[in-house]
Amino acid sequence: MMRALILGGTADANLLAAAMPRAGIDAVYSYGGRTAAPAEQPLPTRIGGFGGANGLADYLHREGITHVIDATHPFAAEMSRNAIAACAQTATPLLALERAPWKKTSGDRWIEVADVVSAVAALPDSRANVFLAIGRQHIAPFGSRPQHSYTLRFVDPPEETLPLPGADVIVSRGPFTLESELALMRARSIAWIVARNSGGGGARAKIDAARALDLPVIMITRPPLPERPRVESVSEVMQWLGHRTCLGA
Ligand code: 3Y8
Ligand code: NAP
Repeated sequence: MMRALILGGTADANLLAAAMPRAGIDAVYSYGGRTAAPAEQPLPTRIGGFGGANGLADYLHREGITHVIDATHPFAAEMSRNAIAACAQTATPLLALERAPWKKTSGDRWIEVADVVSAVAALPDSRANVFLAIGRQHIAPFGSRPQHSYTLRFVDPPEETLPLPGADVIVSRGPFTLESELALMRARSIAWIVARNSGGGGARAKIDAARALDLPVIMITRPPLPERPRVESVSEVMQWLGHRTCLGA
């Protein structure tokens, strides 16, 4: 009897979750517990870590999971690595649902960097209005460049004082629109944007807005992951699970 585990937390995972009841597939949705009020899913949902790769392997065994779909964010590298290890350990079929990275197109002024520390180093020396659209977990390194005026965007309000005195926090969970991103950047005279190459549609509006305003984007490229089977669409996942879905699902 098929029972699927969706490692979620992204727009693509939400689309996949919606397809499961329609296909009559028994599935569980899993959040890491990063946000205060994650989106509701039409599936039984668990929240929080498994306790490393071994904890996930135990979970797969205990819960009779027959298929794992890793639909986490491309920067959720530890979760993805644990899924590869746990599925190998338990011989559980694993498939990643992962959107392609954004590609630089003409008019994009990208400075591509490998990590947050390199992103900090890529900022100009002279004071500038900088939009950090990379969430809350990787803000501290920007403290070494206090001369800038930072606008941050979090999913939830910050609990403790920020490692960036004077930074302005926008609380919004996305997905975002081109109009709202243009308005934000104009209202705050943003001169630099720092982003992660998340891919997908949920966060690409800021990249399109930067191009429209001819602003430089410091683009953090994705962390490398070990090889694993990977698709970019829900219908390919459903086919992998042996279910034909209506076209375009
Ligand atoms: C908890 C689930 C939907 C899904 C929304 C997508 C779209 C918005 C792009 C910006 C960039 C950022 C951040 C972002 C994106 C979607 C999608 C996507 C980036 C939620 C969610 C969870 C998280 C975790 C959160 C991180 C943070 C990252 C904000 C839910 C809303 C910046 C990543 O406060 C924290 O600790 C937040 C942590 C990991 C990165 C970070 O380091 O701070 N996502 N995001 C998931 C869990 O607990 O398992 O709350 O409902 C999901 C979404 N995040 O349509 O509803 O691409 O899927 N999320 C980045 O790209 O850099 C926002 O602001 O422009
Ligand atoms: P991460 O650094 O790769 O994972 C750290 C630990 O968090 C994992 O080892 C695991 O703990 C737990 N975890 C992560 N995702 C989980 C999930 N879906 N279900 C159960 N446990 C999970 O992960 P992250 O970057 O913090 O991302 C956390 C969540 O936010 C994921 O669902 C991801 O899809 C979503 N998200 C992340 C980003 C981003 O920029 N990183 C953007 C959008 C959405 P144990 O080791 O204890 O099992």
